[in-house]
Amino acid sequence: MLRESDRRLVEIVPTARQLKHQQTEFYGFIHFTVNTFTDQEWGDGTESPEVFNPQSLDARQWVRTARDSEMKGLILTCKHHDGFCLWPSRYTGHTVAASPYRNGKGDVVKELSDACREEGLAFGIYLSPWDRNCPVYGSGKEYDNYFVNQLEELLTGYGDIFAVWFDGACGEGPDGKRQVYDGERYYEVVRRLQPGACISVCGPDVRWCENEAGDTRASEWSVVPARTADTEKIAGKSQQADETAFRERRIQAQDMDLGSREILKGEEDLIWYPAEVNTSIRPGWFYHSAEDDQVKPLKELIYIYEHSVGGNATFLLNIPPDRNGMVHPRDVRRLHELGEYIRNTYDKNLAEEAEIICKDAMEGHGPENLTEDTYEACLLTPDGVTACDIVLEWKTAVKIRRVVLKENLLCSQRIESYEIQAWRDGTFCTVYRGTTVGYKHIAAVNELETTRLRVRILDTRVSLALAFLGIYE
Ligand code: FUL
Repeated sequence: MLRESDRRLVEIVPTARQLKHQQTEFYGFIHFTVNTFTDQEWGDGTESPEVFNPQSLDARQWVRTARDSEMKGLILTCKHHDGFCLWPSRYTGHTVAASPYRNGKGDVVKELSDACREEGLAFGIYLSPWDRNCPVYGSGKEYDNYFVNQLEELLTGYGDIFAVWFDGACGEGPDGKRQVYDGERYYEVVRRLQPGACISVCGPDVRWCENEAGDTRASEWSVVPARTADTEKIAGKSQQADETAFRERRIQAQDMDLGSREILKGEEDLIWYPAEVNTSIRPGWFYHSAEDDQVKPLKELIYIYEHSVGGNATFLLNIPPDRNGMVHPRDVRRLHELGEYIRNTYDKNLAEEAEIICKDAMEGHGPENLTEDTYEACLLTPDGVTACDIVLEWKTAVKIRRVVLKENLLCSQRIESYEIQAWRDGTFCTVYRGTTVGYKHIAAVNELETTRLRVRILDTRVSLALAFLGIYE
């Protein structure tokens, strides 16, 4: 049934940079600074640069480890809250240049951005707006000038940047310094110097998933009210104090639904604002030897991967290098296992061997397009056909564990609900009930064996624009 009110919802689509970012799917965070050497999570800005001395830093090892896990990019904490710069900034003495690292001649931002480029990974920067070392933090314009100068150094000196991550965290408390960030000015600088980069978290392009534990929403919408991107509110929900409890907190119940028809009703201003799920492979964001035996189990990482990348979000997984400047062997092993799982599971699409039927498809946009993973060839239904069946038939029974659906985001996000059914004893039995799809949904079904599968689209906004269907053992 066509709902007229859905028409304005499907007008909202991603920008080219948002789409590219979403297609990056899975990428890593590198938390590394003086904290690595002082065993802290939040430095207070009084740390001596002398402590920063990784003896065998090898950015290529970080990149190879990331690539082996199937990550497609890395974001580096160029400056965390402690204010120490991993590049020799001209605007402060509190940098690698004052450290013993490579006798003060080092530049970690350069080493990592070069390594990423050489190995084919995207490179992104994290620059903490909250700076506990900078004497003019809290001064208003003067601090903004300092921040923008550093931003310009990073955006002009290190090649293409795919993401600029502005953290909302601030632990100043009610009696601390108060700096009102000139966000619009920062965004203008990013747009001008790196028009392809997405501005994440406290920014207009990529939405923080509102927790650091790897929790995901069952129904993740990318079309949300414009007020969702209010940076003051995002900052308010971000970390306000250095505490483990915050890192373990999950998404709050009242924040679970951001984009259902019910929520969007009466909202005048809508935006495309896709989610990013960020968490660390260990309890902390920075490396602590005491956490060597707390590397997340493979099962948990797979779960988060399949519910983020496979839940209409991107996945940003932190892999903190140790004091030597290397990703620890335990993390390396776990990341290799994760990469192997992803490669093995999503290697062979069984839909390619099936006959696929959909009676409601528009001419020239039939189900044969579904095995081509591109937006040029899709399954489309006419406006008003908001429910349809896609049936797959195999000559001999196949084993199935995962079903992957992808919408054509150039037509917005449309699917509201669907079911997957398997042919069993002469009838179709429901094996999975799904809601949103968006960029990609990975449906984890209990392992089954069948000759027929039916994907029933039960409700979609205006019509169906399905780009891909994958069936995996
Ligand atoms: C938080 C920060 O306070 C943490 O230290 C970490 O950088 C995380 C990614 O974001 O807001």
